[in-house]
Amino acid sequence: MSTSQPVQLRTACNRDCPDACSLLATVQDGRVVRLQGDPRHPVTQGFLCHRTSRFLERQYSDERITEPLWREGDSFRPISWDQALGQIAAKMLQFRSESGPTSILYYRSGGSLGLMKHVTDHFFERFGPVTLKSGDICTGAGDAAQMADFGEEESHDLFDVWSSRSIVLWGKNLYASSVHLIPVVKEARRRGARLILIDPVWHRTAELCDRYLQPRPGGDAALALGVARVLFERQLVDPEAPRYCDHLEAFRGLATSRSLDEWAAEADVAVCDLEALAELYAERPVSTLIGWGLQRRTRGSATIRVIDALAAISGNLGLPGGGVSYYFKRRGAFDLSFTAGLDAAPRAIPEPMLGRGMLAAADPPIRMVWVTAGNPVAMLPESRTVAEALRTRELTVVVDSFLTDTARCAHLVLPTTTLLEDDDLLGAYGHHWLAEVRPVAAPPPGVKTDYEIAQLLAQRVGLAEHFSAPAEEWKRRMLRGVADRGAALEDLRSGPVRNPQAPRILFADRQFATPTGRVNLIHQLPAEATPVMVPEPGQPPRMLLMPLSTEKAQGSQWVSGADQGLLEATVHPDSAPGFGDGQAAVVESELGRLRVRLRFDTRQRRDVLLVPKGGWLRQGRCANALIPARVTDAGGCAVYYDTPVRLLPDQEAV
Ligand SMILES: Nc1nc2c(c(=O)[nH]1)N[C@H]1C(S)=C(S)[C@@H](COP(=O)(O)OP(=O)(O)OC[C@H]3O[C@@H](n4cnc5c(=O)[nH]c(N)nc54)[C@H](O)[C@@H]3O)O[C@H]1N2
Ligand SMILES: Nc1nc2c(c(=O)[nH]1)N[C@H]1C(S)=C(S)[C@@H](COP(=O)(O)OP(=O)(O)OC[C@H]3O[C@@H](n4cnc5c(=O)[nH]c(N)nc54)[C@H](O)[C@@H]3O)O[C@H]1N2
Ligand code: SF4
Ligand SMILES: [Mo]
Repeated sequence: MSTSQPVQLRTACNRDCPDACSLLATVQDGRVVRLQGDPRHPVTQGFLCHRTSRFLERQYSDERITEPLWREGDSFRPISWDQALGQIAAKMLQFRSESGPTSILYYRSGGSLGLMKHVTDHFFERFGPVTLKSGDICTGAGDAAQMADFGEEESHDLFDVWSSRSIVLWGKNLYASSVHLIPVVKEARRRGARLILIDPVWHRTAELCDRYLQPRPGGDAALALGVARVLFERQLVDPEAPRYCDHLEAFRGLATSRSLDEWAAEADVAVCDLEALAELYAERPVSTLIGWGLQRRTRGSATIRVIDALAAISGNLGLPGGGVSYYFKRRGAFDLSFTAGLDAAPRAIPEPMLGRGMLAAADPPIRMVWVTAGNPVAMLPESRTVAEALRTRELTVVVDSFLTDTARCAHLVLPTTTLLEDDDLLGAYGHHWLAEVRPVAAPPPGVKTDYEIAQLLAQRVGLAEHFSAPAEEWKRRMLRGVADRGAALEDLRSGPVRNPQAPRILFADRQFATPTGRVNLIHQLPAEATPVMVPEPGQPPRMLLMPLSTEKAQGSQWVSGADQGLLEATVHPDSAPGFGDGQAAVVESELGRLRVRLRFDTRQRRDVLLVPKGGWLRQGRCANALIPARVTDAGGCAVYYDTPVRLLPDQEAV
């Protein structure tokens, strides 16, 4: 029986998603009964994605952890916060005095993108500094590319595409991972823009587009170089380019090092596709929106650099409706000077190699690990190595709301808040609006935010004074660079606020942030690239395993019921001779095997096998158990999509 009138409270979605939606929560008797997108927010536009529109099932799930748990063998028993924190503090002090703080590894991932998480980072920095991860399994290769090319990584205003003549979605699945971009590009199209998708995987985004190219996975560098070659040959390169580009002649040399036929063959597209794309790039302005998938490959960073170069030489930088947008500086508005991050760390383990790195670390070895806001066993390559490394430390602590694959490797699991209970600040990596996250529901008793946990630990290790401030004080501190420009906490509380520092057009003066002030064009490709899957006579077809975002999950956080049964693997029927649609089969890589249910799709290329990312190891659904840990050419991203696999009949699994 309800007793009180429902109220509507505003917060923001802290999930690892470009959209950072403004949420309206209807609360009755202390319980959130409805979640909606804020219609007043220019990007959220009143709707939510599938996974968060079903978040209340997760919020009120029986499987949530609400007390600290201590693992004994494979089972867990509850212990009090006081015991848990007492034990952790004692071990931290012991490890620090015996082996130095470097013997402790602090790992944080994208469970929440709230800026308050940097305060927890800061706690470990003050205590240590301790060992951290380096690189970034999500965007690292592309980040490094754009920094090398432009000396800066930012994007044009989201709505600037309304000035574009063409919009190139270079490897971007809007329906899975950027749903709030859909109305924006639809409007651009209504205003006359042409839309092009370049993606080896067919998905519904293709239906929004005027043109769809389906190159070989990892074929993008060849594709872009082929297009650049056409631009050079037809004198379509911007005559001003020599003024604002370094290495133009060397880039021309690279683009003309192969014939058009050769580039087309390498990219597995037609020569006429290269020509058509060149004509399109020559008709300015063209906005290139680069997705995050294509850089998770062997030479992912160089690939983004070639696309940057194509946008530069075609004269599409620095003008409205142009640009090459990959990442919006989500932290740009915030003053995070209280923490030095990686710069202070005495040691760092490359994130893709986390499992092997933990096992191999010496002088000192990693004795303790703190994992927060992440599920690295399910989400990092070589899942079994990550699990083994976590299980074999002297103390592994995992902070989460659920008993994930990673939590199951911990000695101690600490229960934490969900996005509806959090108190934080947000920027977005898909637009320039800022938001405050407000608790719209009280957490269950016994559940604490990451910051509260850090505060309680600080009291036990002699750092209390540094972490006594309430969250609100930290928020104000982080906003101090923009507070007097219309982005104070009060402004964020009253409605959507755009980062006052974010430009609408990047490099409008064609001055770049590189040492020379010019674009640093790539002029050499790394030798190693995505392996090409050519059919071998008499051999079962080989495909590249592509575990991609699904609308049914946020990373390894599935909407309820979607994580059951065999993992679905989508293939072209020609790549599964002897198998039937809907049949169970086994996917085998050099590292392991995974049982799947096949789904045939003739729109897919024959050299890919698609599975959703985020499956759990414990449920036999984890693609990362098949993927060897490897680092991209630059930027320390993980090579997630370059693992060859083949199909075996199901009975061979046992
Ligand atoms: N529903 C849902 N949304 C999510 C997430 C989720 O787990 N579920 N995850 C979030 C996270 S962590 C992130 S980082 C973001 C971005 O998450 P991502 O899933 O990385 O998003 P996309 O930018 O769409 O990049 C994926 C696209 O890249 C394409 N791609 C892969 N390889 C190549 C290639 O060689 N060439 C080309 N041209 N394309 C290629 C894939 O086919 C796919 O369509 O989304 C977030 N949004
Ligand atoms: N095979 C394959 N693997 C991939 C990818 C891929 O495309 N293919 N994509 C990669 C990418 S782009 C990314 S970003 C990573 C994502 O990897 P992770 O960031 O590890 O992803 P999640 O599975 O979302 O795990 C987040 C965890 O944080 C918890 N959590 C939520 N909010 C909070 C909080 O406030 N505090 C704490 N302490 N915990 C919280 C959630 O319950 C969840 O268990 O995965 C990568 N892994
Ligand atoms: S996950 Fe992304 S699209 Fe979904 S509600 Fe959150 S911010 Fe919006
Ligand atoms: Mo990501």
